[in-house]
Amino acid sequence: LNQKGCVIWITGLSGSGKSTVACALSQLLYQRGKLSYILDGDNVRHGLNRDLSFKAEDRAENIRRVGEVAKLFADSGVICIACLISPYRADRDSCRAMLPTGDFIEVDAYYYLDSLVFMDVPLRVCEARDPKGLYKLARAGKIKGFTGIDDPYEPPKDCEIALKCELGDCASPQQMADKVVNFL
Ligand code: GGZ
Repeated sequence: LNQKGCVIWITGLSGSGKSTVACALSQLLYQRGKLSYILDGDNVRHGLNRDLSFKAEDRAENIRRVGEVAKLFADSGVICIACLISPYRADRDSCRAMLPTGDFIEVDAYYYLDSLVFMDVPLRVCEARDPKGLYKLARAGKIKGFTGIDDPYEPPKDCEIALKCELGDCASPQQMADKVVNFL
């Protein structure tokens, strides 16, 4: 395998475009002959993490498990793209701490790049998109503890890449994925 494993962690609100950028990124990497695997919070919650709710401690456990699995993928040489809301700074920090510290550090011939990508998309944009109608349900009080509505989201202060997007001013998923590849 002509590549080194690493973890790319994408954080952001529901509807900020994490999964879309992850797919575009995976395709770009494939075109360059690189093997990647996407761990998407929404999917993982149907299997491995189906026992977890959206309470703070369950979100922490969700992120911890995905972090551990992502590390296994990186160990095997795969570029693992994890996309989860991961709203709490402390949970993201403990994920980062699972990987060898520092960017581009060589560990037994592998280096891990633990890079945090922040989908810097304001709530009003995510809510206007509302692809699954979840914000509408949250506003109506039919979903409790929805991130951004009645549950917190702590934006990162230490991300390697921020992908900004505003109403009517948003790069395409491919352009965003390009930015990540350039960074890599
Ligand atoms: C946030 C929720 C909630 C609540 C269901 N809060 O945009 P989606 O719909 O398809 O993806 C979201 C997904 C969030 O799962 P994560 O594992 O990424 O969350 S976390 O990192 O915080 O553990 C959303 C849907 O589940 N969803 N209820 N209350 N998002």
